[in-house]
Amino acid sequence: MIRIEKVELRRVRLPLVHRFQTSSHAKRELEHILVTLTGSDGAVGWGEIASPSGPFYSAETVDSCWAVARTFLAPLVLAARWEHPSELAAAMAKVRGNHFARAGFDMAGWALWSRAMGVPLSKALGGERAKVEAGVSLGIEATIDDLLAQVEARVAEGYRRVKLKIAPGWDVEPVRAVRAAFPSVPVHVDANGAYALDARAVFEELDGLGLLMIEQPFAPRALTDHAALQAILTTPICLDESVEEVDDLVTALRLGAGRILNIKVSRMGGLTPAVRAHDLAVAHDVPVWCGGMHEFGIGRAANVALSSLPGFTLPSDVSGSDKYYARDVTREPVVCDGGFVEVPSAPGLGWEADLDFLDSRTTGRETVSP
Ligand code: OSB
Ligand code: MG
Repeated sequence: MIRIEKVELRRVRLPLVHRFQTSSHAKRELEHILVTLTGSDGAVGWGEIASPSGPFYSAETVDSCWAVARTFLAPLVLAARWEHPSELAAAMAKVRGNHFARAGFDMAGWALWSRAMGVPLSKALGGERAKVEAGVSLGIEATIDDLLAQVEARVAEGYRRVKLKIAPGWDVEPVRAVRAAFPSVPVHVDANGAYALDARAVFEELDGLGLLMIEQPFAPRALTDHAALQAILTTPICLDESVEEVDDLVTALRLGAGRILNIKVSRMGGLTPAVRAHDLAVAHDVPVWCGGMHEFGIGRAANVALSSLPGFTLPSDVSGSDKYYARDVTREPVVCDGGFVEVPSAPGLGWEADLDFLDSRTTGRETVSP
């Protein structure tokens, strides 16, 4: 029986090596919250709350996560008695929504548990791969030439798929330019819900460009619009923001709202629901891949472990730490080599927090005890 006797929360800031712009925001620096759980036997597990600072991807923010973590989640986790991380997740499920915040605790529970059991996190989750295929996500650039330079650099580094952010005014033209310059590179696009159904002409044009998938064209709740678009496109639609709960996936499958699922640990509320979404998708022959939220090394390690599950048959957004950060919060960075990230075989998360560096980047901390 595991009992957590200390929850530590710290806000950590890291500068981005390259500005990242989506349809709704642009970023130069990120602040995430790291969660450390200490068990009554001294076992420790780390997790990451990778919420963006503003409520533009989901409704959460770093400040909302901080408030929910210290006021609601930490007390629930301190009161829980559990044998398996899924029971810790069940104890937190009382909190509605707030998935990024919950994910940090769920991840820490899995990290602690797998290390205590002496198994790598990937194995604990049911993973089978020794290395995972890495794709890269490219933001909106100032010019098409800047975008082509980004694609060229990432393809040279070995990334096996390139995802391009699109938005009204930055869609068919840049995508066509990338397809023309790099005809053999698998490309997919991600709209982060920036369009409405009246933009179907844009998607009909994109449909002719041989893309791997079109991710989240419409708003999160617009599942029937996604189904209507999927019915007229050959290119698979991939859902991201639309699937926060496993039940959303059930609805999406019934409606035919997409043919591919991006599973994000943060968006789903942790590794526990992420594995459930994977199992359901596999049962319906829906291929999945692991999406990212610019995670620091801790969250990145969880993404690598998750991506080792058998249903993750498409390249995941598990780039090396160096795509985003000059120095990461783990002692060793996550490395992408020849388009793959190795799955660690050491017990637990497989990467250790760099405490001295973390201290130098910490902007706030709080300890919650029973
Ligand atoms: O839709 O995948 C997204 C970053 C912020 C908000 C939304 C998204 C993203 C990414 C990040 O694409 C990809 C990564 O972490 O490598
Ligand atoms: Mg996305």
